[in-house]
Amino acid sequence: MTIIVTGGAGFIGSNFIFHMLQAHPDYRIICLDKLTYAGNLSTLESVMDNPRFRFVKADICDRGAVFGLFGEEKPDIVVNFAAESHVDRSIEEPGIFLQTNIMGTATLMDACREFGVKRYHQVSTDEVYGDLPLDRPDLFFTETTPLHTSSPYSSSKASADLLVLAYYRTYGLPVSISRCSNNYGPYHFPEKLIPLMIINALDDKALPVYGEGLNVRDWLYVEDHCKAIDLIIHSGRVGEVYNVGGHNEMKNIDIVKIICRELGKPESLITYVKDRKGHDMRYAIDPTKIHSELGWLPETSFSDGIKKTIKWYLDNEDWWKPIVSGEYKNYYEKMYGNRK
Ligand code: NAD
Ligand code: TDX
Repeated sequence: MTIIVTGGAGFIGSNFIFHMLQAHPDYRIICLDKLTYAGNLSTLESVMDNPRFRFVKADICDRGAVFGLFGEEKPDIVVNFAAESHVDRSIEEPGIFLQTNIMGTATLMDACREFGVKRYHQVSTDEVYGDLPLDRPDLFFTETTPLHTSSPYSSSKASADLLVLAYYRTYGLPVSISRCSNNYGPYHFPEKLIPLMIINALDDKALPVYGEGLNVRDWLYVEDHCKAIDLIIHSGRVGEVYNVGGHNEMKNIDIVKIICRELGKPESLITYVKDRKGHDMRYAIDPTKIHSELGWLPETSFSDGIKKTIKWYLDNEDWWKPIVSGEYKNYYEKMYGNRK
């Protein structure tokens, strides 16, 4: 079995590659990644010499490169993680989100059609459903919740989902889609809430909480997401969407306080800053379908997962120090420098 994993030098894609190489000792994994600011080859260092692994630097929008690789490798399965993934960046600069997240998805699916790929899996997000009100804790996103996006990022992901389902209906391409809630864990890029707060706290820097910090996210340890995708590509029904989430809703402010406590840092580091434009209030996944059809359940509780994650950042300064001392510094200054 040969699997092409796009975006595998990023956070979730790299964790998926590690999981697959270990869980399936006879599979070959080819990672196709453009190595944008979010992709790091150092993340894949431990598998670079594995004879069952190959890395190819390419853009999923580059038809020639994509078709060339598919022709060479004749993959059985393609799992698409490649995306521009940060909501704040999409608010500043939507164009690249449309290009990679929509056109890149179309290019990959065209190659799948051309080379008879047996399964194309699209890694989507719960953000395609928009948000839920804080005063209705009884409401959850199911697979039939209407798409109702808020940001350029989530709109580009929803557009891609529609295209994936169109390729299924129109061309019979064997597709599946997973819509997961917020992930956390090792190799999470420092621009995102949890790693940003861990790294700032370690440095005794201000912890910038948007608005009042009351927004709720449904957190899932990254390994549980990877296991869900492994199940879907092997046993999930073609043409179907599966929501992935672990009923682990937390307010942002509570997460930041937990990080302070775990690191022995004072809550006085917390600084409330100007809210994100169009900020989604609450995400909450109903994972009944993937549980009842595929038997998936999350295995890592938030209290264990956050401890493991903090320990990983403490033990792996060599991974994140070069990131936060490079181009990221300019990004941080632009986004947080004058944010009142
Ligand atoms: P990430 O930003 O950490 O990684 C994205 C990877 O894609 C990087 O390695 C980058 O170099 C690569 N990439 C970007 N543009 C590319 C292009 N044009 N061609 C080839 N490679 C390209 O993202 P992540 O957090 O690992 O998210 C992975 C996927 O999962 C995304 O599709 C995202 O929408 C989805 N998702 C993420 C979360 C989350 O909490 N992080 C939750 C649900 C869904
Ligand atoms: O500095 C910050 N301060 C803050 O209060 C940052 C970076 C974030 N936040 C808030 C905004 C959100 O309410 O924390 C929450 C989480 O923010 P992000 O880490 O940016 O994640 P989110 O916007 O929820 O999107 C994530 O989950 C769904 C991923 O980045 C997406 O790729 C995924 O689809």
